[in-house]
Amino acid sequence: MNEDTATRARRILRAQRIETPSWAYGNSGTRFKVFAQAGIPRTPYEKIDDAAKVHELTGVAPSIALHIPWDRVDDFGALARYAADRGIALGAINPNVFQEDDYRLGSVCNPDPAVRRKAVDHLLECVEIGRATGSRVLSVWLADGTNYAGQDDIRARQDRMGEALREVYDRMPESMRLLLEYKFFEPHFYTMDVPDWGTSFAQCLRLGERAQVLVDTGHHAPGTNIEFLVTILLREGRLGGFHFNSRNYADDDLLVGAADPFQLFRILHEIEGAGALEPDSGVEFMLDQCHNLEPKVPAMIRSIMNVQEATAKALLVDRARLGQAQVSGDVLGAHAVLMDAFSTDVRPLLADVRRDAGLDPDPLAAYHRGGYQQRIEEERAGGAAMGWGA
Ligand code: PSV
Ligand code: MN
Repeated sequence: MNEDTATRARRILRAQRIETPSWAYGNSGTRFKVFAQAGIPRTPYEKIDDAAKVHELTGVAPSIALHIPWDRVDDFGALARYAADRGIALGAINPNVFQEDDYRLGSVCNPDPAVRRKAVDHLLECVEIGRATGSRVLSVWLADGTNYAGQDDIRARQDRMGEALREVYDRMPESMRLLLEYKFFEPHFYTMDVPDWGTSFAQCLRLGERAQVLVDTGHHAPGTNIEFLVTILLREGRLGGFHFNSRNYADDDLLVGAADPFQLFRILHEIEGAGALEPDSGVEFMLDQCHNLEPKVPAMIRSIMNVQEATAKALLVDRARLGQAQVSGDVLGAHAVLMDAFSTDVRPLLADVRRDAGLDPDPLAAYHRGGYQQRIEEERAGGAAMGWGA
């Protein structure tokens, strides 16, 4: 017998996994100002404590992504054990080849072979860190690009990137995937070397099956139909995962689902259509946000709830009715089926799913009641708060 919609929705919602980013627990800001907050982690270990608290309350955030060197420690095996003791795992390893003077003209695309070597060596080091932490994802974002027409040879830069990524890919253990993230502009303004999913896809195709595209929802030009490109990547088996966040203008890194919950629902609807909400689909749900004004841990909880709500709505779409309306050319009827699901208040369903899992039905209220925020504000009073670039 087929699993009915409600049973399936509960199962998938319970099994969903959303990875939180270590850097979102640190201080962050814009290029104008980083506002310091109280209770900010001073070490990668304290970031893990915060991520573990988020998982404890939501039940669906069992891993934390690391950014190297921001989260560099002497012993990554020990860091992984520390995380495991707190009920979470170390997730994607994010190399950083964008914050050193050497990278002014790029990292793996740099015209200088010595800089390219340095960048590749860092990526290889991250592969080894991933081996030590048991991470299965290497998330590569390259800030490479040019500012002026003629500044460098566009094609040669693609060739240099291909060569560098080949070396990295060949070093990865079988269990690891390389997810190549794209971004349409910034920090460069004439060309970015991986500006869009097509470029990432082309590089991934040359590398092999364990190279896939990473879609950061904030990295598109206004008006881009993200669910369309997500569908194409799913169809080709090359959607590695997401960096979820919201944008109003550019790479705003706001709470996922805050600016446009309907877009998030549409994306999740396509993921569900491809069967990729199943736990073993290989599509990674990761958050990549900066909480510049709002407190970090509750912001993360809120973001996870936003993803859960969009997921629940996508799971409630009456696909049989939708299919009938589509094949009979009933444009408004088909659209109405989607809107019915989107308009459903799924908060009671999610509260129920949490209760079934032994969690508080309202994780945010539980956080505010629990006293964790006061405790970290007191305990982390001394020392240097971690932050963007720290
Ligand atoms: C770049 O804007 C990005 O989205 C990449 O994922 C980075 O690793 C991350 O932000 C953190 O700066
Ligand atoms: Mn990102």
